[in-house]
Amino acid sequence: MTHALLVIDVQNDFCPGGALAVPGGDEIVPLINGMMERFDAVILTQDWHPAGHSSFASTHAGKAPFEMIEMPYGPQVLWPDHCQQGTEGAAFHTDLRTDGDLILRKGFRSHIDSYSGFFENDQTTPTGLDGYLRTRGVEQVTMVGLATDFCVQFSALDAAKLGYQVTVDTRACRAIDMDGSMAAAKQAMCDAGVVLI
Ligand code: VGL
Ligand code: ZN
Repeated sequence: MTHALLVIDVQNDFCPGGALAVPGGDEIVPLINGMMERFDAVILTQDWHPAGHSSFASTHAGKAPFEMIEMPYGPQVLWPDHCQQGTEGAAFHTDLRTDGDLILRKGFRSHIDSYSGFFENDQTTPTGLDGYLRTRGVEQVTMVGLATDFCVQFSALDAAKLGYQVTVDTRACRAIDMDGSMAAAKQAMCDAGVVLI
């Protein structure tokens, strides 16, 4: 069975010192590098926002990071400006191996966020990743990266929905964990049949 490793958003802005730092985000880099050769395919995702992206608190007058707003597609957390296209913050962690098969960028549309590597946050606009994996014969995916309770979780739930066998290797993930989001993510992934290790 063709088994892909999906490396989610291991970028400077999600590592200590970055704009939306995930605690311990850099600790997973050596682990992920070591995992890469065990898979038939390696795909990296890259959060890739234009300036003034609608997920940035700074885009909305009177809003602060980590507040919620209502978007046409549902509730959206507002974030500090992060992973702006072409910036150092959007670059992969310098020690991360980036010699994988595909780098998939997401979140590049101004008016919609994209946590998942498969669908944007309206849960209908596809990124094309499903087509890529299917045409390569991938049936099983293992996910690692940042952040467990946002982009990793959304990617894992979509992959399960699309019929892949999904594993999240939590040893090589780190979470933002705001307002119990990590516990909720764990529950949702288990309920969807995602294997957590
Ligand atoms: C992410 C918040 C905003 C993530 C991306 O990679 O988990 N979280 N953009
Ligand atoms: Zn983002």
